[in-house]
Amino acid sequence: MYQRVEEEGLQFDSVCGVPYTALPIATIICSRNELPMLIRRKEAKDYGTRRMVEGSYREGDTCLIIEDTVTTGSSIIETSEVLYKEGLKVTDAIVLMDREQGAVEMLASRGIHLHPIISMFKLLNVLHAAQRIDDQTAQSVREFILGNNTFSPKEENGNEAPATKKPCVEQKLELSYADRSKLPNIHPLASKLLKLMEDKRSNLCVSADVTSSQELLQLADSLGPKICVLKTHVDILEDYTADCCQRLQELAGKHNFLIFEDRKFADIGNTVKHQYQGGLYQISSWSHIVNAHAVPGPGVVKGLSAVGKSLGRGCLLIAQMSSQGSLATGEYTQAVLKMAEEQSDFVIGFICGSKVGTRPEFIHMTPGVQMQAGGDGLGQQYSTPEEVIHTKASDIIIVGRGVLEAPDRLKAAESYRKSGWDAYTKRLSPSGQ
Ligand code: 5BU
Repeated sequence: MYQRVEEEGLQFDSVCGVPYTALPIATIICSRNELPMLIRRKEAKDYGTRRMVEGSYREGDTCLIIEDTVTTGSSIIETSEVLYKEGLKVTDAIVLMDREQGAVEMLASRGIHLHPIISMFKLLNVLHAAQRIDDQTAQSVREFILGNNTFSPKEENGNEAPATKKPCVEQKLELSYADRSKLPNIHPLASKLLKLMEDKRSNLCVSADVTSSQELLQLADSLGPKICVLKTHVDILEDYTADCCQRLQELAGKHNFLIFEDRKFADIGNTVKHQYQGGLYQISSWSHIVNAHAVPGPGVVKGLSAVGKSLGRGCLLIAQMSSQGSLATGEYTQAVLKMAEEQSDFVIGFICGSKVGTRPEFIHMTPGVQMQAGGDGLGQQYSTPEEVIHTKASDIIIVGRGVLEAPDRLKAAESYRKSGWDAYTKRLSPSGQ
């Protein structure tokens, strides 16, 4: 744990372990490295100074917090609040084990950067690979964690947050796109996307399903300022040339959006590698994001990653589809989440109907969006921007015909951008209004 402190170059004046389990850990760290240690009392003595923090400190000092495990982060918050009362600052906390049930986000919202040494999912993978736990146990723990990312006031070590703090700790926390872009374990491409969304105030991806290169480029140039992502189906262009994608990249740079080729790779790793890199379209050379079905198993992501990772590309896994009767539901969706967790160095999020994963590093993109709910007669099912972003807590709306078939595409794109953004700001506001 101390090695991590040094690697991160953390600046602090003293160290405090969260009582009680982390006290011996903090003691050893302080003793070995000759650091000043503070002890936070859980109850004031009924004699003597009645101080809640013991040790030598000055007002304005920064204190590093040490903890063994975190679930929601409420024990660290509780300790930091006692330290604040003494005039101390808390900017960082080191934890041995993050159970991935919301602590990173909860603490980030309070200005505390959590540095976990190991996470529950990594630990599960290690134990599972070493055959120390069976498939069923690993899966049931994963499901429990994914289904329990709430901000309960009770920590795993039994510490209850004080009664007065409960409403605050129980409150479901929403991180902004900007906050998420700064999370320590985020993929650089996801970080870039979240940042540009916040900068452009846009969670709109336009699906440019047109058949002529000129129209595609014209769309990209005119709608560029309104969108965060431009989604393409390059194989429907009737006049494709490499120059078209070169120019598309230039427009992505000019208007600060990402390109997402909706190729839906679904073959064995070796084949998708060729399909992604080579052939007529050479997708990996111009598309920032691609997507893949999980149905072939993890090899499909491995194959794509072998080509795209070094180029800084990212992949969305298709966890759910917008079409009626889709088979991507229930256990399949859960298995997709697991696959994403295991390859989060290349998977940046999901295509889904609603938020499916709990890790704020993952981006959720939802197709099948129009101003009015309904369908297209060929199985497509539409939800509204408000439903998708506010009710279903997805991050990005993907809109094709809602914009393309409008009499004024620019005006339509602006109204989808505004609806999507308003739904997001409503979701972020504490009252959800
Ligand atoms: P629409 O015109 O807004 O219906 O277009 C939706 C686009 O999103 C279209 O390019 C589809 O290929 C794409 N899509 C989808 O509609 N549903 C899905 O589940 C997935 C992609 Br994956």
